[in-house]
Amino acid sequence: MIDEHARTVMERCDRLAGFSEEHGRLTRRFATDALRQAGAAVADWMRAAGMSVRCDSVGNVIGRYEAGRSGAKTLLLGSHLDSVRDAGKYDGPLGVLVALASVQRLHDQSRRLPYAVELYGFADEEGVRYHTAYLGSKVVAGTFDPSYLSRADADGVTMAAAIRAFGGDPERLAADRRRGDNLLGYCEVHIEQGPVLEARSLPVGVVTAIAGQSRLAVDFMGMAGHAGTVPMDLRHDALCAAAEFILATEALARREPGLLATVGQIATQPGASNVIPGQVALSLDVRHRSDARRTRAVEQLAERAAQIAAARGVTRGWRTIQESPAVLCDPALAGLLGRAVESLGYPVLELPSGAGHDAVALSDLTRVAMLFVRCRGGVSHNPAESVMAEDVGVAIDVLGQFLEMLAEL
Ligand code: HGY
Ligand code: MN
Ligand code: MN
Repeated sequence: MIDEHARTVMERCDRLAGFSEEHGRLTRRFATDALRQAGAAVADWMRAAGMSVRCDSVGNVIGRYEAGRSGAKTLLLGSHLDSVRDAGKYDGPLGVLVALASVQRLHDQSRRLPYAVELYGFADEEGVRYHTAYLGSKVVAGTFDPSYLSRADADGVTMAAAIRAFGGDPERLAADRRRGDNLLGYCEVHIEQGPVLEARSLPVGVVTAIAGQSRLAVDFMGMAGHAGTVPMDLRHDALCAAAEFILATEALARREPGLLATVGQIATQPGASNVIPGQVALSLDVRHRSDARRTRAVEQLAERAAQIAAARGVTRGWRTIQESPAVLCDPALAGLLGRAVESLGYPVLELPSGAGHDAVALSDLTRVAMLFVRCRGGVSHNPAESVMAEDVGVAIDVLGQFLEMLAEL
């Protein structure tokens, strides 16, 4: 039988999926009306679970469930409410709503813990709008880089203007950092986004570490020209250089164990079928469990891009947008999550995360732990993303046990 709270979480994931920038598919980027609507719904649900609610200056929604006594410590829970383009329903919202369900259970029993719980619905984790991940959690951790504020989105709207239009305050981002003292840690529930739990027939798993990632902007500048008159050997085609670089990126990642490298965005100028491409802008995402190997791969790719550009008589631009080092989950909190899993009769599977999470940014503030929930086929960043209500029920139970065990320490 499906637990009532798990059913509510599933229904709420469906409801949040209706808040989208695009008709017929889920896209909810940072500081958009769709995100505002999702945040408002989550804030209502938080209030109904006995939490006081506020929004901070970057647009994070924060619910606080007070402790049973004054002067108590605080445990942070949460995940993100923004999404990628054409997203699934569970990447981010599931973690917020499972945590909300565990607080709702306490509230239903009129129970308070010996520590307060603060639940975050982060405003930006995916970084789709500005190519900068973890904007929401970086403000909380006090690591937000103010130089980001002048970055412009595809429509030329700066981040500062977007934050103001959303009702936030770019001047207050530094002041809005969460104080690190008196915290018990941060725990995030998230769909696995990979196939391991499904292959092992397990509903949940405990995360050991989160891979580091580099986000870069790569440009090739050639010379635009007439597609019918410039001979092939006299061209400086920026798109051909970009194509060669993309395949070189794939080849390196295939050769190097554990390396993942992706070009996910490409923009060509002037962009006409009868014009030789003069300029191409690419995004580059590079990940590895080992920071040293990730850094080396980025250097190798920079060198390769320079070689390709030189051979083709084009120039190359190379900018690092963001670097996030690999993060180890806290052994004590992860151990407690494992004991919570065991107490429900499931074997404990420990696994690393290849995807980035808000826990990465929060690790600069406090110790972090994560619980993964099985997803069908390991599919994520795709509208086919799917979880089972039964597994969501297990995640709520595990988190509930975790909260109880933390109270006894
Ligand atoms: O890109 C990531 O790993 C995450 O889904 N934001
Ligand atoms: Mn994601
Ligand atoms: Mn996510």
